[in-house]
Amino acid sequence: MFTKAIVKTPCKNMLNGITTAGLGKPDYNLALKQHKDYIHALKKCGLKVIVLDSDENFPDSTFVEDACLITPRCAIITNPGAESRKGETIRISKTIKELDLPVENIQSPGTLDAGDIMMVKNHYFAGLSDRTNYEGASQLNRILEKYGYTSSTIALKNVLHLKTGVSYLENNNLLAFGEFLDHPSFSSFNILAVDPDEFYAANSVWINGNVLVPMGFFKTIKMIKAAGYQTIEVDVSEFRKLDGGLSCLSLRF
Ligand code: CIR
Repeated sequence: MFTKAIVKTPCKNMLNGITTAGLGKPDYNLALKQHKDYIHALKKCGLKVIVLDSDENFPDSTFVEDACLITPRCAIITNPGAESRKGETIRISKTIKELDLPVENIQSPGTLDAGDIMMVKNHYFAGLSDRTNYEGASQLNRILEKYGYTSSTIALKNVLHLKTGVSYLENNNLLAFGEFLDHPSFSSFNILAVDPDEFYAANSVWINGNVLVPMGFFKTIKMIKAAGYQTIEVDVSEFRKLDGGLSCLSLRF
């Protein structure tokens, strides 16, 4: 069960965020509205939402998931792989220190975006990507072991972050597409295969029995419902334009 979430209001400068999507510039006002709706969806799942102010110095800072990993036993401030995102950790650290959890840090030369980390009970899968390097994943492994957790790495091929392509929906159900469909690391899961033309919906989020799914991906929604979940559709089109998915917009704990 999750009880809380941290989100960060998008800044106007999000228009200059990092992107490979080729979908054009986001509409800032629409992004603000979508962010409010996203917060509403988190609340509907029973979460108390901590909303951080926007910060024009960091165009991608609304994607709070990358700057920190919160586990039930500790919080880990990351060292984001993109140069323009490294400073995002300063603001998030302040909020994390107010939580009742020990705080750890990933340090250079280790880099890690927590969008690359997927929690499955007491095990953490870490994607090795352009953002998360082997040193970062090794530091993470040492930290997690201290708290009684395990971790393993997965080399990514075609996705920005691990959770761009795979989402754990609890009850052994794994939503996945592309390179993860027959990945040996996931052979023991019940795979819910996302249709290639709905690949963006592979980044969906389980929260207390509900699954938040991006709006408009009908086949994926039908499949998730058939697996026994309630779904909540959230329109995040403006964040998609910056390669961001549903999970990136919050830290849930
Ligand atoms: C970036 O490239 O860093 C941002 N434009 C998008 C980050 C998305 N975060 C995530 O998938 N966890």
